[in-house]
Amino acid sequence: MDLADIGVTGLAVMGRNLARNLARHGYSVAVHNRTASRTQQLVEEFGAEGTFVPSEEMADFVASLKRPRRAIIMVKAGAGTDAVIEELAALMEPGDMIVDGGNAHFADTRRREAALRERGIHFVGTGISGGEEGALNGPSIMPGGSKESWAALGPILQDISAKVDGVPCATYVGPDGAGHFVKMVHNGIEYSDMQLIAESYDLLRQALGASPAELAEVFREWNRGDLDSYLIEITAEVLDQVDAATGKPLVDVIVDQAEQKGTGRWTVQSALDLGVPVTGIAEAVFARALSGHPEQRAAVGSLEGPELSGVGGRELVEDVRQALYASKIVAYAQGFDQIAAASREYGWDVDPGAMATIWRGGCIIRAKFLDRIRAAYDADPNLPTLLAAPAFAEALNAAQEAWRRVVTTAVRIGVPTPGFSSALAYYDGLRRDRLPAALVQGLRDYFGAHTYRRVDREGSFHTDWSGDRAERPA
Ligand code: NBP
Repeated sequence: MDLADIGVTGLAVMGRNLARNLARHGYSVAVHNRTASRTQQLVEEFGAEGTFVPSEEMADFVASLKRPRRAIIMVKAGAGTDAVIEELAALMEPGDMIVDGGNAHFADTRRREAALRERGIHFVGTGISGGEEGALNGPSIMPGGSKESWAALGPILQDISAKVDGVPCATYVGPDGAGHFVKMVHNGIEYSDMQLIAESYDLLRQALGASPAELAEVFREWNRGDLDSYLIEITAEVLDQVDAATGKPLVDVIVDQAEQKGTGRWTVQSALDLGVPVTGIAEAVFARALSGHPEQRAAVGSLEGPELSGVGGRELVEDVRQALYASKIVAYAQGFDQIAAASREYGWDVDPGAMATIWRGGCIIRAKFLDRIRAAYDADPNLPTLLAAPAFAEALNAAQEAWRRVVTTAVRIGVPTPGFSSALAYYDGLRRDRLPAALVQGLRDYFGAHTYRRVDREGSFHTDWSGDRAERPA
């Protein structure tokens, strides 16, 4: 029997499409699923697309792979992943590679990688973005793990990934959990992008009394400029959709409670640990949480607000476009800060420009904008913040007055825009010569003798607040 180049176990929508993508690129693909009917179904429906080597048992699946073996796991993240890893590892040899393409938490990936390294097996935690469509036609792929595993897997992953200007949207991210970490932040940024788009839609609809179809046209127009991106494109599609059953805009019959699978929450939890203010992502996660409390929303019917509509003219459309672009720059700057902080913390040496490059295609946040981020890091790989890159600083300066008008209008008419507002607060916070953190330090010293540093002398100091109020070196 001819041995397969690579294997996929876990053949639900993602695994099946990834296996088909590999087969369509000329690789022979070993396929396996816990429930064998999925494997049979894949071969029956799509066997003509390439060479599949199906197995019902894991032992046969592993035996059907060329050495060193390369097996991709595409199962539901969590305990199932551990079970499948253990089953595979027991059948593998040193030098073999297990790729986890599921949405694992990066800490799990670090743990799994360390345990398998002890056994000589390469564990490659790999972020894959693009949903089922991307898995089939070219996703963005973010692999972590050892450099040796990248040498063996890289050419295949680059082959099946999306391409932008001929450049593959797959590159080595860094050791152990780096790939899954970067995928997690990608998802966090996706939350933030969607929140900012939703706020733009809501504010324009409420302030102008515009219909979803009219707003679809606005987003279509925006998609021809700086905001050109997949999410803006599909926003127009969703806003244009009419519900066949009622004849109403579909967006008006969808329950307004946003759900989440958890990667946004993970991003914020990790950011809290790393001390990185990812306010844009946090506001997006919390906005979804707020929407998910209908009992509280129903209970506050007596709370008053201002008159909602008819307060803006067409100039508000351009102001919102600028506020959206400025807030997006902030959200991405924060996400890239988080990747840099984790890279320092875990010794990953992640190249931020390379991450912007592989997010340009295949993934949900794909956008022209990422070319500008890559150019910013090309010009200065040690950029302290994207806000300092000349092209972004110029864009923010050009947008900041419109941004303030948008936040002011939103506050005036009572439309919540936590994404726009917190991004603007972050922008103003970074800009300040002196922050009120000085007063916070004074208060901490007063009640807890936590000490403070002075602007004019080295060292730490404490004022004897309850005694003579003299300052002494701490
Ligand atoms: P699901 O996340 O729905 O998982 C279903 C697959 O997991 C089936 O093959 C199922 O086998 C298998 N599985 C489970 Br559940 N528990 C198992 C266990 N204990 N042992 C062995 N197999 C087990 O599939 P998906 O939506 O295709 O996603 C696969 C992975 O890719 C997930 O980690 C997901 O987070 C990630 N991902 C998904 C997307 C997306 O857009 N859907 C995008 C990017 C990444 P069975 O057939 O026997 O039940």
